[in-house]
Amino acid sequence: MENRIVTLDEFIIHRQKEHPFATGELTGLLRDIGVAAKIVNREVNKAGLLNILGAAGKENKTGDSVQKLDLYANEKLIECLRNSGECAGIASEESEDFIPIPAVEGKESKYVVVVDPLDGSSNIDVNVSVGTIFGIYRRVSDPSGPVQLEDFLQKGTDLVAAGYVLYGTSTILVYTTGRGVNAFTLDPTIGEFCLSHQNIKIPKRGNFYSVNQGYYLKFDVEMRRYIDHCSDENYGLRYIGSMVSDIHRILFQGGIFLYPNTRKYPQGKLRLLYECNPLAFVVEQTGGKAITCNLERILELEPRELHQRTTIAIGSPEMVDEMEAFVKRYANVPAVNGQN
Ligand code: AHM
Ligand code: MG
Repeated sequence: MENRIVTLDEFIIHRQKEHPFATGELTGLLRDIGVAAKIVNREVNKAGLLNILGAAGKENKTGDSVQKLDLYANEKLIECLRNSGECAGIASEESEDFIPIPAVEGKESKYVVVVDPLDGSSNIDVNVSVGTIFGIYRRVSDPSGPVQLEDFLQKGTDLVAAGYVLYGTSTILVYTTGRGVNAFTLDPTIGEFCLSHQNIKIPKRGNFYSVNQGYYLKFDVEMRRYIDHCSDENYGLRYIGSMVSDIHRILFQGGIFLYPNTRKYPQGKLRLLYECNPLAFVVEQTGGKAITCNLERILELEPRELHQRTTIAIGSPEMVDEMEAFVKRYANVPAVNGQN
């Protein structure tokens, strides 16, 4: 595209024209997500001014405490997608079950959306970055009826599009439809997401690792050995407590993000559908890798339930390979005197 400001809407439409058989539905859906992101952004920005801060006093399906803004973001996303007619159903980290959306004016949609409306919500009341993560699948059930669970329990390799919005020092929307990754920064003066980073490529390695080091003693021996290695190599430790923010930094500066299994979360903490798959799709599209701590490719995991958790190691390809080598080397080393 020529050297001038390109808005998210223009970019999406331009891309659609490259597909002669496209119906415009996916285009519409991506634009709806852009609109929802602007609404959530407005609320995140004024969160300190309004009495919207603090926990709403409920727990979500997976037992984490829910902040008010989570509920707001969830509502707004559902509302935007419900009214547009481009989406047949939504599964959200904040809702126990998936939400079928009836056809609008007889228009049947062939897409469903998975979303983590506000990732890293414990950061909200201290003014630290949070994000929205989304994934889009083509539904597999009969489009003339309501969506089914099977429409959401698809592997990450079946994602049609995925991305995230980071509400940080500036607000940025990053997405892929499987043909590279582009980023759009919100220009608040015109209220538009403008193309700011084209065809992002992750550095092959970086100088940072990202893990909740506080859980070090709860990790398996191979993860502890790998973390020791990161420290030996003088990698800097960066951990924001919002996966979107950590991944965003890694996309541009290189590095690795880890959330291994702990005693509290034997399967890992992060959700396959709402967090790991969409971010793995984005990271792989930039040339990175995403695997579990058992060395399976995240995008090939078979989802069995909506709120399934997984372990994850994601980021620069050479660093994920290095972590893999540590797992292979230390995973089956027997404990010596009860220690390892
Ligand atoms: P959330 O979606 O409930 O906010 O939780 C997800 C977040 C990730 O963004 C972050 O990396 C991780 O949970 C932090 O967990 P912990 O505090 O256990 O390190
Ligand atoms: Mg989350």
